Amino acid sequence: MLDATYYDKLGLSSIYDKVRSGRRLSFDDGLTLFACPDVTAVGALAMHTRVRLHRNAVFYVVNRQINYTNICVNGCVFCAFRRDRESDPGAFVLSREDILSRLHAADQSPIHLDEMHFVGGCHPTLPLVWFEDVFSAVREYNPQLPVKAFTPVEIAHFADLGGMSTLEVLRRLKAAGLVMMTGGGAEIFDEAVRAQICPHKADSATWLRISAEAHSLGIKTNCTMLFGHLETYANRVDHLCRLREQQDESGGFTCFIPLPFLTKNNALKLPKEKSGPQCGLDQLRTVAVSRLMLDNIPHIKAYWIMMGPKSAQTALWFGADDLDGTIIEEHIGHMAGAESSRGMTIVELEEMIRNSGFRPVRRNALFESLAPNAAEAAARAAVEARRVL
Ligand code: V47
Repeated sequence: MLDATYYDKLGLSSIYDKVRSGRRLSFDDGLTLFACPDVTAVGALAMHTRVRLHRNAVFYVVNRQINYTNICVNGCVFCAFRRDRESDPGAFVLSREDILSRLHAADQSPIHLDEMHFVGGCHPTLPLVWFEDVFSAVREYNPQLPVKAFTPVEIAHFADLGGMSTLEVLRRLKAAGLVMMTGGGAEIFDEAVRAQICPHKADSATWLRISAEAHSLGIKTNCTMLFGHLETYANRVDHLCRLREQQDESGGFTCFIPLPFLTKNNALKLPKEKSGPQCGLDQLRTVAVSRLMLDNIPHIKAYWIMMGPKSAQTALWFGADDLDGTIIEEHIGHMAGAESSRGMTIVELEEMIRNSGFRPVRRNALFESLAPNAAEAAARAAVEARRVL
């Protein structure tokens, strides 16, 4: 499938050799891949790596997102979801009962959740103990249901609010049932760009340090990169290299999610060349370069909510092996102009994967594959747990 002569003509023969023999790509290789005129050649290299790692599997998860609040102290310029204070139009905070009734409704439908994904703003006063209480209630209701929540940014925020260390916050959340952290808040690590798009958020070194702390406690985490705004290709490659170095040290990143910037309803003004139809190809190239650079992170997610289902399907041929999940409710992308639906059924996700030429594999929050029988057993256990309560 990969023609050496063609890669030679493109000036990619050394990258071609490294990819074929599973050797690490350099920072400069990353830049070369971004500059290559043939995006399909870059995609084919990423496909080679993706097939070596996962053959023809594409993973998905039966999950529900809960956005518990959009009130946030960070004031990130790019964010359409955030509200600065409770009195702002559209600001919301869910109560404990709101959260539990959403969980009950999702879990009593035939889909049977394998992941509860909490994501929201850094609320100025909601303390850690409020979330501990919610997680305990979730666990009481369904002890089998993995809770995935928070990014290093929220962990830093809880530490500031409560006057404790970030390690202490992580220990307490683990005890309350947190099994996995989400990958958000990484945005772009370059300090100069970060100062323009999210100056008040935890800085890059803090984001990486807290990820490492989570890994040291056995909490797996994901990682993201927000791209397509003010950053350069060098900033993207630098971001990927910093994640790769961190992963060499702490080893707990499970999945990388490249998040294409959605431009509606926010204050960030983009230069003209950053908008327009070419952005679709840029998304696919970024997925491919991520797969090739991040040789120590097992999974690459094409998040269908932000990419849209069509680009996400195509991204499966450019190195991605995961689509995330059923979602059910989503606000961050949709408030910024995402045109995808807010949720998908299992049948739709599996059809999307099969129609793209791949084999669907249902997984849980920790990326453990659920064989069809195990998925059924998980559903039965959840029903049984409810009967006991
Ligand atoms: O941190 C905010 C991004 C993230 C916009 O870990 C935007 O499995 C695009 O991290 N355009 C939150 N992106 C979502 C997130 C996530 C989603 C799904 C799965 C996982 C996972 C993580 O969304 C934020 C920020 O980077 N974001 N605004 C926007 N306008």
